[in-house]
Amino acid sequence: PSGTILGYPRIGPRRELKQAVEAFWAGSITAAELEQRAAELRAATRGRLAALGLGREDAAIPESFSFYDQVLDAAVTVGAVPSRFGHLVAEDGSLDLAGYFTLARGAGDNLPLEMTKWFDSNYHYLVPEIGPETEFRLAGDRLVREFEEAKAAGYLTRPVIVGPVTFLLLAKASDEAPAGFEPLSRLDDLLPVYAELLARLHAAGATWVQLDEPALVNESIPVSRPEQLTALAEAYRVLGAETNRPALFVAAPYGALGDALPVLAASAVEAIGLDLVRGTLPSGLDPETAAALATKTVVAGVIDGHNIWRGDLAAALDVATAVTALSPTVSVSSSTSLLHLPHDAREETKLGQLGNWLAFADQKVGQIVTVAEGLRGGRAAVSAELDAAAAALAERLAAPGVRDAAVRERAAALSAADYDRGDYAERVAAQEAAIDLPLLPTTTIGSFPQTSDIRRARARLNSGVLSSTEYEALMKEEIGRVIALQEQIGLDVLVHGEPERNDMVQYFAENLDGFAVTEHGWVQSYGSRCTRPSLLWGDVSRPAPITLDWAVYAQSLTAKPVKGMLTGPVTILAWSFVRDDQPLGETATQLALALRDEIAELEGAGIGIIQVDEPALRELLPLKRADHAAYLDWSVDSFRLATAGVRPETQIHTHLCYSEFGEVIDAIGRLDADVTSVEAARSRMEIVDDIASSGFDHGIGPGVYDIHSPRVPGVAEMTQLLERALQAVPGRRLWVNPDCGLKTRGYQETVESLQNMLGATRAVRATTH
Ligand code: THG
Ligand code: ZN
Repeated sequence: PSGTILGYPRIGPRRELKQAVEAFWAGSITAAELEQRAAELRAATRGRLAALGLGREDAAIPESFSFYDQVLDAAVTVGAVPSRFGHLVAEDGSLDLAGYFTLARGAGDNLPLEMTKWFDSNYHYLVPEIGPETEFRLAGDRLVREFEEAKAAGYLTRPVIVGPVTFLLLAKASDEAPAGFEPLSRLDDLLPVYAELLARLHAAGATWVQLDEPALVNESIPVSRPEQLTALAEAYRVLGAETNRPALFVAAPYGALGDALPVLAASAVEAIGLDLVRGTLPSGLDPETAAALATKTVVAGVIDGHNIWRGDLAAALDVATAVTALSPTVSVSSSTSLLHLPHDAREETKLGQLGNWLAFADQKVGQIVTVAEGLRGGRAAVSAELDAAAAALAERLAAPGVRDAAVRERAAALSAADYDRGDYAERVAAQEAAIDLPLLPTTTIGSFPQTSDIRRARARLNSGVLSSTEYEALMKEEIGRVIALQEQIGLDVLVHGEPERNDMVQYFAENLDGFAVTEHGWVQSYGSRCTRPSLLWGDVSRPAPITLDWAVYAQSLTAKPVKGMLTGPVTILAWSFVRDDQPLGETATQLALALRDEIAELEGAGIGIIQVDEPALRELLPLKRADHAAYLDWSVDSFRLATAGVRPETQIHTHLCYSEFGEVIDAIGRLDADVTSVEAARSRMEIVDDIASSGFDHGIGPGVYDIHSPRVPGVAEMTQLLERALQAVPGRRLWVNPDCGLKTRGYQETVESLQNMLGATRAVRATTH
């Protein structure tokens, strides 16, 4: 028995990949230099993983690098390039690096591939577009070259690729596809390409390949389960029957395989990976499945790839030991790729005692090696490591601040009235009287571009070069500029632009008790973009007002309403590493109470519109349907608890960063926000129909342009989108805004886009009554 991981962070301990990729985009390094830096990073990763105890020569080290995204990699490997990017494809079907990034980032009028959340993680992948016209062929050999690169350096690694079933289940129909087209219908055409890739890897000397099939654990995939299982059986029948191939390891992270396990067990694959953190040990297997499974390697995902806690190592060893009842051949692994974790907790030197409770990617690898040793040599062989982990866990659970009596008493005393704002119609009347707004009010989501000057000022504050007074003065200057700019553009509801916030979650974490923040704990969010999730370790309370002074200052500069801007409890939870010693709902209540106090103070200071962003409401939705209702209850309750203390004339806004509401659409209604802004431009306003048909009858701001790309949308384009929205939503409930915050954009494109947005609004106002 040995240890492995399903994947490792690609960004680099100091975000080396981000820097290299962005330098390439900026034209300051060549493709060859980017390749060189990526190769150095891969080499460092292999060296690190071997030093941490993964085998150099037994395919224990995954080859899981990507320049941008592993789903995009699979798409370009099999030649699935949407026709609008056809001109980028070479004769042999391949794309160069610039072309690859163009699919991810778009160019001119060619929109990039859509981006969406990867299972229940905070990673985002690019959605492949598949139609009857997609010509599958082995168009990329990067995976083979990376294996060869490793081999030349003395490592026999295990190439990782998204499996064919998951690839098609995550894909959407291409623009050319007829209505009702299902990407999965192309499975038979796709499999020969995977077979060819396997043959190439085999010829290069690969002994194992990892095919990730997490779509099988997700109940939200719109293809029927029987069709999914038939496809799974077919895929691994075909690939299994190939003779020139490495051994196949099918990994199913992010949940339990359920009825897909018998299908995989009956196939010819040599290893099956089970997520034993989110899922549980399979039990009650039918005799054929049990017998078949016993002939395979079971890769036991017992170490949590999602959270940063050192946790209960002895319990992980117990689970791994229990897995030996399924098969004599067990490999110890992470439950998911370690992509979701920062590199190394030892880099965090300012966390004190908390540092001892943590395990980032490198520490998780160490834990896996320990559990594997324990499985091989017995518990006694690793008792020192198990005892140290147990001591750290005990220390954490008993540490001051983990349980705060005042916080707990307040939560226990809540009653139904604390969650209820009262009649919506009465609120509308009160708000119309209190806030002077035109038809189709225009606003932005909250943040304005974070210029390098702003970032530099924050860096100088953190390094002590600037005093906090000097820093505050600079931020106030910035707020003044942002307010003046919005008045010039003609926006109706202004924002202060959030220059003082490094991140919409970290900023609150830094100002609330119960949180810690890291120095180097970066995690890839999408492409080159990273976040540094905060560590929520104790009971949450608010020692002092957080946003009040900034909001009041901004409002003092203008007669137009300035929105107070807060991040909601669910989003703060979703984008932090959360404590695992109490239900999330309890932590959400604590956060909601802290925000409720902040909102009361904003209202008291004359801020009449307060936005509480919950972009992550849908992100935290459990993958299993059975868990949805309970999640939606506590998440909606936490928003209501945070916002229900205000007067009827105070207008509560919220913002959700996505357009596929599906299972959460009723919950969005239950939030009872007066105005909700959502993403809509990339899906061409289709969302407004769903909203209208769900019975949602509050204010709605479907984004009229996509802020994820630097492209400036024209007036005509946005006019059309607004007219489209007006077919489903009455004018008096429609707001006009971009899809999301403007933080990652530059000023020039922001100003042009907002000017055009106002142009479109004026055009539509002129024809609407
Ligand atoms: N904050 C946090 N988590 C998030 C988001 C966020 N998760 C989901 C979603 N937003 C992801 N989107 C982004 C968008 C932009 C960036 C990261 C994630 C980004 N990051 C900067 C970068 O990588 O250059 C670093 C930001 C910084 O310097 O603090 O731009 O908004 N917590
Ligand atoms: Zn958003």
